Amino acid sequence: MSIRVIDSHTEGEPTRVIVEGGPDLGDGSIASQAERLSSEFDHLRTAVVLEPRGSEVLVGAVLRPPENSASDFGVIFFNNAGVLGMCVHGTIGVARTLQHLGKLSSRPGESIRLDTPVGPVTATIGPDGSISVENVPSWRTAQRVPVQLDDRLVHADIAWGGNWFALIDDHGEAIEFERRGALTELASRIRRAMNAARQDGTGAHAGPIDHVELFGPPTDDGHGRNFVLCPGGAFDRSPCGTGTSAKLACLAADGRLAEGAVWIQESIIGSRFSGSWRAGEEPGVVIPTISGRAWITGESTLHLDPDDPYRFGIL
Ligand code: PYC
Repeated sequence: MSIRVIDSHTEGEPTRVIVEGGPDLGDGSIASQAERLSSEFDHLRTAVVLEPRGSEVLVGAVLRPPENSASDFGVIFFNNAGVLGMCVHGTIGVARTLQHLGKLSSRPGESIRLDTPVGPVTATIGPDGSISVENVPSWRTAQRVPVQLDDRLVHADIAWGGNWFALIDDHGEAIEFERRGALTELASRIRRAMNAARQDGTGAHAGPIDHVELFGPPTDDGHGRNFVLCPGGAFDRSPCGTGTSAKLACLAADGRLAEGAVWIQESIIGSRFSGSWRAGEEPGVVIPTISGRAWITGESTLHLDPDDPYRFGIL
């Protein structure tokens, strides 16, 4: 069995798009196809993103026919832990891949609409070649939730930006690449504590927190730097577009960023997304737009040899 893929990176974070030989997920909504990917084709998810072909950092994407008549494609993102609701860096990577395949023009203003399991998003080519994603509606559900750890008390906002985020400012750590090990450990402890509180009924949030976002001051002329722990334990090399969307929802709710004003979010490696928001239909809900750049890094055919004990990845 072979699967043809195109690899790219968006501000440092990789995306692998399946362009041939992907799973037959049938018809139905993109959300139901995402469930089918998990329940019936998980071995293909792991084959594509796990070692020895992939790594814990890689986000995979499978293109599907659109669910809505106004859309061009459907897309389902996945990583080492499972299927993702949305992925902004991945959407920028998919748009860059479609340009590479000649399915999306590079003319500024050209756009493409993609159905995801959590709603439609639109990617638009910018005048400088960057790609902007108008993301799904985003909002904050809880503010300054106390999270007691062994060695410190932190406070988390909880917000949806296409995935669920806990956003923390008062963690007391420097957001520096050299400290990525300590940041991973701290963010993992915060996520464990929040999800344990949820299970014993004392949590501030009904569903699992999948990503943890630690903030610090920018090093450049941006507005903030983040460290984002993803569901499978890797940290996002990009500034995390769904996380930046969650941040914009919090800034808007706090009256700290006006509608249309630009927020520059730096990642732990120093790469950047710029983001802004417009008001959504419900009070407190924003529609974020996140912009960044992506580059093609490879095109290959993955071979799944029936004799290879690790053809479905190292689990
Ligand atoms: O950019 O939304 C994002 C993202 C989610 C996980 C990794 N990147």
